[in-house]
Amino acid sequence: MSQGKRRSRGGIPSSADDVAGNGLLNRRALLGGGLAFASAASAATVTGAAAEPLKDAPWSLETGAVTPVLQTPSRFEKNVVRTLSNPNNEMRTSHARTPHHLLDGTVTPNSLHFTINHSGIPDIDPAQHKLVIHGMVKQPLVFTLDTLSRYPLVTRMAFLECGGNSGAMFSNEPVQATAQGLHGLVSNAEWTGVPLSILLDEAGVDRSAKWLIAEGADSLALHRSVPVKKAYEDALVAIYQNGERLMPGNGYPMRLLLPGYQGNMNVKFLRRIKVVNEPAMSYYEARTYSQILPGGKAYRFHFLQEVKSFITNPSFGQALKGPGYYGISGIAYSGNGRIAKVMVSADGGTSWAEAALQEPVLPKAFTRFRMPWRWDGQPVVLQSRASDDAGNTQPTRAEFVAVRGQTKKPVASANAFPNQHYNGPTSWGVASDGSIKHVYA
Ligand SMILES: Nc1nc2c(c(=O)[nH]1)N[C@H]1C(S)=C(S)[C@@H](COP(=O)(O)O)O[C@H]1N2
Ligand SMILES: [Mo]
Repeated sequence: MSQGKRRSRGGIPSSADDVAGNGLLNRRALLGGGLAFASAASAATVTGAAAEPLKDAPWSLETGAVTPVLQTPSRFEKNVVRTLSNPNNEMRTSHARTPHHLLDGTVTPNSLHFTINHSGIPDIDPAQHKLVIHGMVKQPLVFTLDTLSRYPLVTRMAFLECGGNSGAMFSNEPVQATAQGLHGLVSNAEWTGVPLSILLDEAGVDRSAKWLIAEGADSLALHRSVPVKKAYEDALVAIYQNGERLMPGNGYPMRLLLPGYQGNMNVKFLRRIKVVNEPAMSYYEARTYSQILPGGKAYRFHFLQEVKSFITNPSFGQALKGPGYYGISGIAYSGNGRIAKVMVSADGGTSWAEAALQEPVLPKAFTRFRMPWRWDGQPVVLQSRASDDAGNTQPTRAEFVAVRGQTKKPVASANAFPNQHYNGPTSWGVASDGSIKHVYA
């Protein structure tokens, strides 16, 4: 770990040791705390030893509201919503993005899980819906939600990311947008469902079969080819999301879950799995999700969502209120497995310090990282860089652009999808007035 150039701290208390440039502190400070660190870190307003007694606010003087059957967040959290690309439900794709800059922890609440629906959200009656497994099998099978629910269920955390997430990061100039705008097409949930392997074994898959074609019950019957190998590794037919039935937008009443694989393959409203020996070359695999390389060639079947991270706090859309202690925090994940390490830089990548990883660190799921930081009020550039336990590390932006390219002209907005599978860094430039911009470093 290199020591970055230190600057004078301008009278800010510094009892914990800096471990990298521009005030990054040792992550161990987060574990023990300790008096010295607590006083350096305090963000509370100091009122002196004899703090005024609290006065009763109006809400402390009367009985509260009726308890509703279904809870919704406080009315003061009205801005914590998804952003919509197609609010009037025109005949095109609808994206709803997760507000990462307003959330913490690792679980995306169901109401805020991102959704992409290419032909709207079907109104499926779970009593009528059927899932068929057929093709190269000994006995074709039909399942209802009821019969599926009687199989052995398993529960796991998994992130789900659209291959087009972070598309605006291909812009040759940084698009000024929040972490929601730039990276809102990834979310993380606890999914419960039936291992697809159990259903395939019951149907008796022909040993020579290499592919499955999974198809949805929405009007475009979205379908994708999935290697049989992946189906046996860790695929689920998911029927619960964070403990409750799937949200309509997330595939109610059942969906394919392929942990770590491109979002589009996670077919929602799942109604058919056909076992075959050749891929379907469907619209989404042959056209949309074949990433074009600078030389004009394309990746074919690039399914994996690779190791990635971004800082959510502080980030664009927020402003720092003067020098002092801040907790830097963000999200890291890898379609390959567990996050092994996240490094954070406050000087645009010159020096790095290792962030604390919030336990439990689960495979193919969000890991929350945290880094204590003392800001001296000077301009800084914050960024994170994650590594997974398969030995992969996020490329630098220069490394990424060398292989995958970038646009010749700046893209107009965070809704742009010039290309797929960006997994380079995101850099936030903090100005001395505390304002935050998206920068390339
Ligand atoms: N049947 C069906 N499945 C679908 C889609 C769809 O429009 N219809 N959208 C796909 C896309 S592009 C993505 S990125 C993921 C998003 O899953 P989510 O909406 O649950 O977040 O679902 C995929 N599965
Ligand atoms: Mo997607």
